Amino acid sequence: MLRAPFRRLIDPALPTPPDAFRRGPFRAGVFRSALRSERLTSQLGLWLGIAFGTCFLTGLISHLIQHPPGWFWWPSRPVWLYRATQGIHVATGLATVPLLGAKLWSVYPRLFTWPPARTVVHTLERGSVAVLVAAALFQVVTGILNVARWYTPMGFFFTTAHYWTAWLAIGALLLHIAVQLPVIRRGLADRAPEPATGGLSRRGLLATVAGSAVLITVATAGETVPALNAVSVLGPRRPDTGPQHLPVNTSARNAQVVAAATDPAYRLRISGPAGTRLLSLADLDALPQHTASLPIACVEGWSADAVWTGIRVADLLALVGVPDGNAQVLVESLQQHSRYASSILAPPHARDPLTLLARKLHGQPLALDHGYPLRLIAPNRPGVLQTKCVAALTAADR
Ligand SMILES: Nc1nc2c(c(=O)[nH]1)N[C@H]1C(S)=C(S)[C@@H](COP(=O)(O)O)O[C@H]1N2
Ligand SMILES: [Mo]
Repeated sequence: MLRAPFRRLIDPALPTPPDAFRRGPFRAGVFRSALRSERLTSQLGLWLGIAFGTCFLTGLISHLIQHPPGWFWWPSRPVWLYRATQGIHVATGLATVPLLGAKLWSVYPRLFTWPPARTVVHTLERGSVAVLVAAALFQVVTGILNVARWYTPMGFFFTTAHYWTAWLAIGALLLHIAVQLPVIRRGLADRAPEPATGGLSRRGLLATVAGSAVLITVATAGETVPALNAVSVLGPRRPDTGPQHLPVNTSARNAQVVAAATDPAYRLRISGPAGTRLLSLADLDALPQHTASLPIACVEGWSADAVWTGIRVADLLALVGVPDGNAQVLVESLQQHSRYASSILAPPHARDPLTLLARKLHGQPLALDHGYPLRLIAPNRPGVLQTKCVAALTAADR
């Protein structure tokens, strides 16, 4: 422990405001619920920490796949891995709604302790809690808006804001845990019998919060888990609705690709070390066709299995001098001016025999809205990278 004089030097006490200001919620004994305790707060905090940590890590994975730094490597198998990590990201994010609500309820009287600021360090610590609360609420609200596909209230680009605020939240959370560790330890170790309050008990409250978290998860997980479809009352997406029993994210009309996609002069352009080839739809249909069952797993939290038939990307790359599909490939859409108009296929995905430029969905010609005449479908990859209406494949020099 620091010696008192030294402590006063680095962390001077702040003056206490006059008692006349001690009004409203600042009065002593205003908050009387016997339910609030270090034990309750610590238990809620532990669950919240687990949910938040899981949400952060799965979100980080999603971000790294979409904006891969040089060191990052993501496999193409198992085919369902991204579907699972993104499903968990959205589910744990939604589960924080009741957890965060209960946690904030259990500590909000501390906003009104007297004096409001004791020392400089105490004030900074209070400030970091304010940052944590604000960042956590921002993440939950923007995440829900994104799942609901309601971008209008967000005057910023969701992905960037959600990503950087996550770092802010996790930093403030780690600081908060470090500062509160003694209290957390004490709270979690507390086994004393509870005073009978007559009302809701601590266990009752915890059960209610856990029940709400489970309910929210079950009511939305149907976007991803087919068995929960029927009870997915809060999920904005039904994974089985849409043309060819598959949801559509951007329609061909909204993407302004109808004319280009239906143009009889359409040619797929493939470029590699051996030059450039232009292939007509007839050329493409004359190549060996393969069928793969692969999900579309959207970052928004919905996902759906589908059966795709088309040409292996590795076979197409072989035509322009790339052996075994071993290349980094730029996939460009007929669509212009969109964040989704192109994507990069890393070598593990480019060479995977399940990676196709699909001509068919569930055995029928691909609908315009699903990316006619040709759409990329690769295993273990976010939906936003499954480029529709492909115009060109370009293998990068390696
Ligand atoms: N050209 C293009 N490709 C695209 C998109 C797009 O807007 N334009 N949306 C992407 C997103 S976000 C998803 S989830 C999937 C959805 O595919 P689907 O509409 O066939 O279900 O397509 C991806 N490919
Ligand atoms: Mo998506």
